[in-house]
Amino acid sequence: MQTATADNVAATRQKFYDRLSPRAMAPLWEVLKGLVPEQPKSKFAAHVWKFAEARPLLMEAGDLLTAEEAERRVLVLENPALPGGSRITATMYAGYQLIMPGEIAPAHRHTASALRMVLEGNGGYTAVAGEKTTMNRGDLVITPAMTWHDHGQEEKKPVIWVDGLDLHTVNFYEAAFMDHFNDKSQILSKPEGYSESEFGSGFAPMEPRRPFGQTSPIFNYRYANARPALMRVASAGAPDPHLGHALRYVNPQDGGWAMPTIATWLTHLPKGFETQAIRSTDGQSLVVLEGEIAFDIDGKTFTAGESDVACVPSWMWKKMRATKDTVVFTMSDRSAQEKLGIYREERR
Ligand code: GTQ
Repeated sequence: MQTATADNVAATRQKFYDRLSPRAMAPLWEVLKGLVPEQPKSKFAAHVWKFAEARPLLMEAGDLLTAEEAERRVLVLENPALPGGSRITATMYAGYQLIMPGEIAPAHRHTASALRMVLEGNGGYTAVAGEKTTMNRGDLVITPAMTWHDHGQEEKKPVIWVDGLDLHTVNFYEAAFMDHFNDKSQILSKPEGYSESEFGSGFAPMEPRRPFGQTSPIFNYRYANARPALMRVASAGAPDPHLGHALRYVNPQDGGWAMPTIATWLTHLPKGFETQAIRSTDGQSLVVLEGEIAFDIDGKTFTAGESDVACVPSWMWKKMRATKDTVVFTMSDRSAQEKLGIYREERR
């Protein structure tokens, strides 16, 4: 009789598995540990993209093709652990977008929600749902799911911003739709500033309306408002040991995050301040608006200065030290994770 050696046990099991696969079945016990891990172990890498490197390349792209040809002329920020993945973290897409003088990035709409963190506004604009908004450095401009949007620049300087989209989340669910408008620019039906006036100045319409569903009806959170607010709050107390001085962008209709899938907030770290270690299950991307941050991510160090973008994948210990007075914008998939009840964080 044959003895049950490890080899022939494995061979017998493999023969069994070989009969499962043609029937579209598989043994769970071979894959269980990967499917149900004890804790997150991100496949992605922490990384910093330097604007000083990206900007000349973006301008080269400006010579290579028009915004109209490209539809969106963007250098995608690809996490170095997944080249070709078009993603900065597990769920989020990000990129540097350029509009050259006189150009229009034509109107379209899609299921994915988008945000723009403006780096060089120079009089450029985005039109959303019939309303134009001028873009200035530090403005957070939102395009809610399925709203028409086109971007343009009538002045003589280029416009550059960081795009953040939830498109990988939408695509994961295989729920993505998109349409092109029948003209380059959409039809404007409201004066500039309409949404901010109607919903963003301590008022709301008498007859309740949710023009963008679960997304905030304010689609430009201006730095001209946000920065003084952050600085005034910061001047009145000590920074939180783990978060610094942080304020989140809020949907005035429900007090929640401004976007259903993407959480956004603004942080001020005074020069010399270092945060305590924190880790969280959201994948974060940070855009430095002012100053400079020295990051310690799971023991690896990076620095990010003005207009640089950093990413911090899920569940990596993060510390940030401000080498100058610093303001940084953060976007993450926390908003979606909270709705699914899976967001978690830990502080040291
Ligand atoms: O501006 O609509 O970076 O549709 C990627 C896809 C920007 C946009 C991106 C897009 C857009």
